[in-house]
Amino acid sequence: MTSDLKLLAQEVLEGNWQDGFTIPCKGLYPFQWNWDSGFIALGWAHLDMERAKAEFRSLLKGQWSNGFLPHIVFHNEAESYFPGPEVWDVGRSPDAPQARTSGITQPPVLGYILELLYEISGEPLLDFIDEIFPALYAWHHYFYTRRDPNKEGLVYICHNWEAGTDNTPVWDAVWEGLDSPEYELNRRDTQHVDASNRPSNREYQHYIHLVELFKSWDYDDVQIAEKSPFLIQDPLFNSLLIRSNESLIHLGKRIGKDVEVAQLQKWQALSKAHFHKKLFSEQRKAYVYFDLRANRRLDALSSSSFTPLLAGIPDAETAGDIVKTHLDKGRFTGVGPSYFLCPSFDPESPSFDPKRYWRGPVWINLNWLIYQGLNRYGFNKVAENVRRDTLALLEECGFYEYFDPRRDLDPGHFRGYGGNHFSWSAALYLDLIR
Ligand code: 2M8
Repeated sequence: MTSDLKLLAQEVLEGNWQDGFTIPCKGLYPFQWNWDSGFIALGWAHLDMERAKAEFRSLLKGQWSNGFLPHIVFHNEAESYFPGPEVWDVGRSPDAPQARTSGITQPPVLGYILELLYEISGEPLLDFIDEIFPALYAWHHYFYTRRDPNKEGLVYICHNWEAGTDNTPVWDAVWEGLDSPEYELNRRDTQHVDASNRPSNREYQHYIHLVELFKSWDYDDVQIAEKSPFLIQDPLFNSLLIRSNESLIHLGKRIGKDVEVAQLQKWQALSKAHFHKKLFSEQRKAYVYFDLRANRRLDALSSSSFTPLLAGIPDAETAGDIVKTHLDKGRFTGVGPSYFLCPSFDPESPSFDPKRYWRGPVWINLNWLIYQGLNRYGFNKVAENVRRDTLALLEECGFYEYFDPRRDLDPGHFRGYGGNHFSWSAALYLDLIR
């Protein structure tokens, strides 16, 4: 079984490989995406390191002059995705590059992945690290200097697409207060996959409204920080930033980047001083979100709530409480109904929906991040449960985009949803079985 599936995983990556980068999924996502490329590069690293390097190099062609790294680079032409480059119109920003890109970013996983490539490849990768390091450092510099208005080491995201967890119910409270125009939408996603498993049209109108606002401000970060109705400190995004800082510090020391390492260490200390205090909910026993615009906590639980383990944020006792409450025969494994780890949203919430995108289904990339975080703290048994559930879903369904977490499904009900032959599901499978 494993060897058949391994072959299939390789075929998925080969099939989605373009000239120098890998698309997440044919039709549905026909360009290069930022954090997808990180996970995909790790998959390639197990097959062909040159492709892993190409993945990074291609993405960096979209970097802006201020260090910002966009969430999509439109290297190629494709009509099958909305919103395309003409909607983003990033040429309005003086910082935009030659390449066509979107105007928002995504969770900064690349620094962490670069360190994992180094673990796989060793010394021969140092030249490549030397080549890539300045760009990744510039991206982190951008976050700490432009997106941390309170100087607390916790950067904001200004669009739900920046979170990666696009339509998590966490944002419902933000959308409630937003009177977005009822734009005519030219959605393509719903032509590729079942619309009932995707975000609603009303949600898309909010997404586009934010893009229109950023355009009207020429993507100026100062105006975005002052006026964007969506301004959130997200636990997943900040955990990846901190984990990637850690990697850049390790790698920077290897290649003699003393000045950059010293600066990264300062940012790291600042982030670590505030993260737990600001985002840990004693009542929930997990990390939650902070809405900077409305100056309130968004006290909802999602799979992102457990990712601070990856960044070494909680102390050992708190980490134990988190795991016991949620992941080890806890809330997210189900009490009564039973779930595959890890539902993307709180299964006990009325907003939980096991089929709809980021409102409940299991996602392979979040599982992989949680698995790494659990191992970091020595929760090897629970980590193994996450790995086992992840492999079980992939073996049962193949490389879908997301999966129904309910263990007891009606007979004949297929649990793989969204795009099939999905790149990061295949790439991370290759990492989990090695
Ligand atoms: C999904 O997001 C895109 C927008 O970025 C979309 O729905 O059109 C998310 O799952 C995101 O995390 C992912 O990077 C992207 C491509 O796989 O798809």
